[in-house]
Amino acid sequence: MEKEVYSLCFMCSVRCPIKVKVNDGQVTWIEGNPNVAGMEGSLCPRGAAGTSLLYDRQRVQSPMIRVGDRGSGNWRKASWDEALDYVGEKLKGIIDQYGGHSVVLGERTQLATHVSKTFLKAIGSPNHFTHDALCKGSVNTACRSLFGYTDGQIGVDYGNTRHIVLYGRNIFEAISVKEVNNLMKALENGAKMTYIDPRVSITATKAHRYWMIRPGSDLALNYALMHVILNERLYDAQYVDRWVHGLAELREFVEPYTPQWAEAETGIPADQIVAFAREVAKDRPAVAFHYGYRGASHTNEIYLRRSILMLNALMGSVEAKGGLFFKKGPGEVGGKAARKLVEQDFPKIEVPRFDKVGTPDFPLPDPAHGVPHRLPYAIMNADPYPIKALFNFRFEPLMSIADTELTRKALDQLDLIVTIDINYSDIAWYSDVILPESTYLERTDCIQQANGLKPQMFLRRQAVAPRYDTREGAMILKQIAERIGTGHYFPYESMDDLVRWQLEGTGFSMEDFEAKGFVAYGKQKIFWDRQDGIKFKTPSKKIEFKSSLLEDAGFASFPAYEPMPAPESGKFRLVTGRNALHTHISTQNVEYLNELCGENVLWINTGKAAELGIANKDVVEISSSRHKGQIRAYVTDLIHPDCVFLLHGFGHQAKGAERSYNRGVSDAALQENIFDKVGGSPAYHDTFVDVKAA
Ligand SMILES: Nc1nc2c(c(=O)[nH]1)N[C@H]1C(S)=C(S)[C@@H](COP(=O)(O)OP(=O)(O)OC[C@H]3O[C@@H](n4cnc5c(=O)[nH]c(N)nc54)[C@H](O)[C@@H]3O)O[C@H]1N2
Ligand SMILES: Nc1nc2c(c(=O)[nH]1)N[C@H]1C(S)=C(S)[C@@H](COP(=O)(O)OP(=O)(O)OC[C@H]3O[C@@H](n4cnc5c(=O)[nH]c(N)nc54)[C@H](O)[C@@H]3O)O[C@H]1N2
Ligand code: SF4
Ligand SMILES: [Mo]
Repeated sequence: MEKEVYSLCFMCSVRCPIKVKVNDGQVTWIEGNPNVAGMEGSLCPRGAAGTSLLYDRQRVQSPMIRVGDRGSGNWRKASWDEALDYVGEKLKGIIDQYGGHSVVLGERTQLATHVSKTFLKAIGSPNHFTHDALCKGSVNTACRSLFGYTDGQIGVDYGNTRHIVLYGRNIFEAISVKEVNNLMKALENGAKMTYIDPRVSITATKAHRYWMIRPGSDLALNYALMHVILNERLYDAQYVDRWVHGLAELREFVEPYTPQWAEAETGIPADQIVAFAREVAKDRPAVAFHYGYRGASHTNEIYLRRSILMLNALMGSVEAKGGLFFKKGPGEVGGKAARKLVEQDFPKIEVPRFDKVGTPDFPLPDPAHGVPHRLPYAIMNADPYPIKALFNFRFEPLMSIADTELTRKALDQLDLIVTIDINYSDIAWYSDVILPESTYLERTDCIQQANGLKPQMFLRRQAVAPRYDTREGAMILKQIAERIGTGHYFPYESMDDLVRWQLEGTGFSMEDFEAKGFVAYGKQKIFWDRQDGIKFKTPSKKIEFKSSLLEDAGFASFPAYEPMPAPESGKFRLVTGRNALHTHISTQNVEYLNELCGENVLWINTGKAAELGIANKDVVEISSSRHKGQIRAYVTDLIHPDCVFLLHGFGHQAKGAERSYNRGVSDAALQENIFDKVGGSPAYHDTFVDVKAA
C-alpha cells in the first residue's frame, strides 16, 4: 500500500517541511513539501539521506544500561521498564539527597522543549539549558540590546533583498533550504551579494564581492563602514531620526575609525570599503546585513553582532521588504498559539541557575536558554551548588562544548548521566543509560509554532512504525516523571493525545494538517508601519545604539576597539565550520553521508605550508594547549595565512558508531572553553594551534 505523509525533516534542526512517500511500511522517497513557499520540492543532501539514517543498524536499537566503566562500551540491553525504573530510582535518590536543582537537562531546542522544561520545573530545578548560547548566544543578546527582541523573533526577507552582506554566514553550505532557495531567487532577479570570510567557502564563489578578511577583524570593517555612512550621510535619515536612540554617540565613537585605519586592521583596501558603502546604500532599505550565526566567534562577539545590526538600522532596513523583519505570531491576527505543558503552575524555584545566568555574575545571556559551556565549571567547582545528574536530550556536550577533556572530567563527578539519542554519539557512549528515541520518520512530535511574516503551524507526523525498540522523547520523559511522582504534569497517553491537547482552543484540529502539512492563521504578509508602527520592545521603544540593557548591567555601548591578536610566529588561529554534507556532530556515521565525506581535512595556506615543509594531502600533526591529533592537509591559496580551518564534528570516540569512530580530528577537543562574557557565546575561534609534518 502506498501513502504520502507531510512531516518535518530532522536531519538538522532547521526542520524543513517534507513529503514522505511510504510503500508497504517502507520509506521510499523524501522531498521538500511542495505546498510550502520556498521549499519547491527540494531538500539538502542531509535531508535526502534520511532513509540512510532510518535503516541504519548502527543506531541505538533498544534501551541500554552501562555495566563497565563509563565510556568502556560495556552495555547490557534492557527493556523499557527496566531502564526507566533504573533511571527513576537513581533520580529519586539524588533529588531526595541534593534537591531537584542538582539535576540539569540540556537539549538542542526542539519541538518537545516544553516537555523537558516541564520535567525540570516539576522537580524544582531551574537547570534547563538549550544549545542556543553555543550557536548564537551573542546574536541573541545583541538583538535584545538593540530591539528588545531575540534573534529567534527576527528574520531576513531573502527573496526581496537587493543586496545581502554575509560575514562568514556560509549560507550555501550551512543550509536552510528555504533561505537558500529564496536567496537564489533574489540573485536571479539581480540582487547583489557581498561575502566576507578568511576562507573561500562555496558561498564566496557565488558572491559579487568577496573579501578575504584577516580573521577576527570584522568589527574594524564595520566601524569604518559606519564612519563612511555617517560622514557621507548615506543613511536613511528619516528612519534613523524616527527610530534610533544614540546616533550622536555612535557618530562621535566611529570618528577615529577611518577606512585607512580599517585597511591596516582587516587587509581590505580603504577605497573598496568606501565604494561598498556607497553602493550598498543605493539599494536601501532592501538590503540585509546578515547578523550571522557562527562566522566570527570571539570573546567580543556581542559588539560585532551589534555593529552588523546597527548597519541595518542605518540603512532603514529593520522591518523593511528585502531587509530584516520581526516575526509575527498568531496574536497579530487574533489567533491563538498551541498550548505548551510549561504553561501549568509549578512549585516556586528559589535557587539561581547552574550557569548563574540572570545573576550579577552573568546578567545578559537569555535565561530561556542558559549557557551550556558553564556546565563543566559549575560541576567541578560545585558552584553555585553540587550538580549530580545530567540528562542529554538531543544534545552532545562532549563534542559541542569546547574542551572535551575538561567536560569529560566534569562529567566524571556526576552520579547519573542519561542520554536520549538516536545514535551512539560520544555522549550516549559515555552515559549510564541510553534511552533511544524513534527517528523523525518514525514519530509524531509536538506542534511547531512557526511565526513569521505569515504565522503558521507545522506538524511532524509519523511516516512509518519504529524499526527498533524506540520511543518518542515526550513519552520517555513522561514515563520517567511517573516514576518519581511528577506524572500528573504530563496529561497524555500518546503523542496524538499531546498534540490534540496542544491544539485545544486554537480552532485547528490535527486533521487540518493532512491537506498541506501545515495550517496558516492568515494569508497576508504582515509588515508593521515604518512611520509609526514598529513595536520595538526596548525601554525607549527605539533601536538602542546606546543600550540600556548593556549599560544598566555595567557594560559599555561603545567600548574602544581592541584588535584580535594575530598569531605568534609559527602558530595559527583555529577556525571551524560546517559543510553541506553534515550536521554538526550527528551525521558523520550516516552511511550515505559518511561515504561522501568520511573525515575532515586541515585547510592551510600555500605559503605557510611551504614554510613548514607540508605538501597537499600530507598527514600533519595539529596541537593546541588542550589536545593533539593527526589529519590530512589541504594546502590551498583559498585561506588567509593567519588561520587554519577544519570541519566541525569529526574525531568521534564512540566505537558503536563504526563508520565515524576515530576518523578525523575534533575541533571541540582542540578548543579552549572561553567565551564572550557579555553576550554569552563561546569564542570558538580564539584558540591557537601549531601544525607540523607528522
Ligand atoms: N549543512 C549544514 N547546514 C547547517 C548546519 C549544519 O550543521 N550543517 N547547522 C545549522 C546551524 S545550527 C547553524 S548555527 C548554521 C551556521 O551557519 P554559519 O555560521 O554560516 O556556518 P559556519 O560553517 O559555522 O560558518 C563559519 C564561516 O565563518 C568563517 N569565519 C571564521 N572566522 C571568521 C571571521 O573572523 N570573519 C568572518 N567574516 N568569517 C569567519 C569560516 O571560515 C566559515 O566559512 O548552519 C545551519 N545549517
Ligand atoms: N566545537 C564546536 N562546538 C560547537 C559548534 C562548533 O562549530 N564547534 N557549533 C555549535 C552550534 S552552531 C550548534 S547549533 C551546536 C549543536 O550542538 P548539538 O545539538 O549537540 O549537535 P547536533 O549534531 O545537532 O546533535 C546533538 C545530538 O542529537 C542527536 N540526535 C539527532 N537526531 C535526534 C533525534 O531525533 N532525537 C534525539 N533524541 N537525538 C537526536 C545526535 O545523535 C547528537 O548526539 O553545537 C555548537 N557547538
Ligand atoms: S536543511 Fe537539510 S537537513 Fe536541515 S531540515 Fe532542511 S532538508 Fe533537513
Ligand atoms: Mo547553530
